[in-house]
Amino acid sequence: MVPGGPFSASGLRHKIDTPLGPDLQWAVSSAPNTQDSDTSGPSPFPSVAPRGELGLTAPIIPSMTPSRPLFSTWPNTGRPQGYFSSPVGVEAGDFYRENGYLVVEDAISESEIVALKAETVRICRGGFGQIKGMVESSHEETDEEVIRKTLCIHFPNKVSELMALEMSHPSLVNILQTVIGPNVKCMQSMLFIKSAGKPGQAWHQDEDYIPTRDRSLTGCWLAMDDATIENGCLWVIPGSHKPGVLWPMKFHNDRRFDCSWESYDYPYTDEQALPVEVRAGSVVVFNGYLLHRSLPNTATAGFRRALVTHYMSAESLLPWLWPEKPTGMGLHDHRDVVLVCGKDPYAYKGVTNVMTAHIRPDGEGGCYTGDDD
Ligand SMILES: O=C(O)CCC(=O)C(=O)O
Ligand SMILES: [Fe+2]
Repeated sequence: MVPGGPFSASGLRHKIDTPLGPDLQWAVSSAPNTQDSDTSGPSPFPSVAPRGELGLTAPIIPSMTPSRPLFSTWPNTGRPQGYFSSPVGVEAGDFYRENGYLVVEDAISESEIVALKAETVRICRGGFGQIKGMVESSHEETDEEVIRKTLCIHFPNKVSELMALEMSHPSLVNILQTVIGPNVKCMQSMLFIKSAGKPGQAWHQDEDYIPTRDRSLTGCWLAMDDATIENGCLWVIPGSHKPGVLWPMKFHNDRRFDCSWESYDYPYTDEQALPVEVRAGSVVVFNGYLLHRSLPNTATAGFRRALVTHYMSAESLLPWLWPEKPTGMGLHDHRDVVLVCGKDPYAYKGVTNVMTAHIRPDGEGGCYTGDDD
């Protein structure tokens, strides 16, 4: 892949060889970083796939008029507060600024979900080469047996053009323009598979890991399966982004969670936390200062798959990872980024291609604490 991912050359109209065929394409935001990008254009995915193909059991219920709630935490009157339909408007932006998160239902189509699930199998079967940390599989194993070994793949966009293409999905771009602004860049993606029995991730703020300078970090958590309390959906503490403080973090020994550290000493309790149950195809969008977590997948079978992509305003430098060459910290700017809309004021620096796909440790066999010599 070219430095900066598949979108760094100008004016590309991508052809991607997905399990649905080699000719899927859409006009993506691949304009040179100095020009306005174009996120319109045909979807690369066929528009309809029978719901049965997805292995989804719940019937499609119109969002506004369910006779009973689809999820135990939803009100009888319809979907919860903070859930919107695409394209989003001013009201969604207001909710996000106040609460630090929002949900957009039907952000991606069922056929896109089918394609993403098939691509997940292809990645785990080594179709794009061996990924660092991935447990090898044999041909005798079923797709389910193969994918359930892996909790999460970081940077799937570095091996899969389909995953890279999702970073600039028109539904996501519409939301990002509302919650961030006209100029948005993407620096990271993660593909959670989280099969039954896999752990969650303890309370944390994403800016602990990916520091922007203007607090614009925004996660788009795209549900590939219905996400429920039982299978380990996201939980958020509404409004916890507001102080703009990064709370302390520590290693934990809680086997419900993976090896990522946990935040503590923040002025909130678990009683203030909300589970964000969503249907497949919805996206949970959340601010990088919002405290969030997920619990283990306690279902007896199945997966809680989600593709997560992280964004920030293109105006902010990104002091992420140690600089290769000594530089003033004020000038440090990680440039393995993809512009998804608008203009990049730092386009003159060019882009790099330094991040690589790898597997997140899930804590099986213990976590590295940094204590041993
Ligand atoms: O999905 C999860 O289990 C955790 C996701 C998360 O923390 C994130 O996407 O930032
Ligand atoms: Fe997170």
